[in-house]
Amino acid sequence: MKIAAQDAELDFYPDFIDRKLRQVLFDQLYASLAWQQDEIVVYGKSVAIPRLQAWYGDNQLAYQYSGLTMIAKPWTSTLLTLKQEIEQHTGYRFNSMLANLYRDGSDTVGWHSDDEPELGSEPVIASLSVGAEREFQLKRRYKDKHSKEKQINEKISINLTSGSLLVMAGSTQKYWQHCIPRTKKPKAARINLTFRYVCF
Ligand SMILES: O=C(O)CCC(=O)C(=O)O
Ligand SMILES: [Mn+2]
Repeated sequence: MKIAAQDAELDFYPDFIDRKLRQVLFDQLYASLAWQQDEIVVYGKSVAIPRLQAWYGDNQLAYQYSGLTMIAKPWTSTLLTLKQEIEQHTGYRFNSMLANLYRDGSDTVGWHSDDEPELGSEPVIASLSVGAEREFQLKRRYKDKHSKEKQINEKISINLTSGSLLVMAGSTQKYWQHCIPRTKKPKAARINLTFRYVCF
């Protein structure tokens, strides 16, 4: 299903993972991925990021993320199977995956675009969710932050339900930012796998 947005290419598949397999997959990923608590440096201070992460990929790819360098762990068989299913379904290729574990509603990812140079000019990100449903927001970036003339204030909200796949492609990262806002609603844990293609 296409989600209409100007200057973005968004495809959403709510039932990508079979209903009966969602909990099994969540439990498996929760128990088996190499979750770590990463820190970033903000104004010279180390700060724990508000979620756990794990990075997997082809032959020890290095990836820079907010000043962190992460070395990819080799694919597990579950991850490799998921990657192949997503590749067949979308027609895109991926060589790495950043996993996020949101332990509860206070875990979050702030506004950002996945526009690091090593992701190329039109990054394709396939984002698979299992576990608790969380809101995913997108908002347009200003074309020129010094200009008073702001872009149309467009915001999109997508409920990333368990078993869903969201694909962001084309100029999405160039013109839009996204986030998973913190919520006070009671939330169980959620795992999100973001498959990517890192170029050298
Ligand atoms: O958890 C999500 O759905 C988004 C994660 C994300 O934006 C990222 O890892 O870059
Ligand atoms: Mn992102």
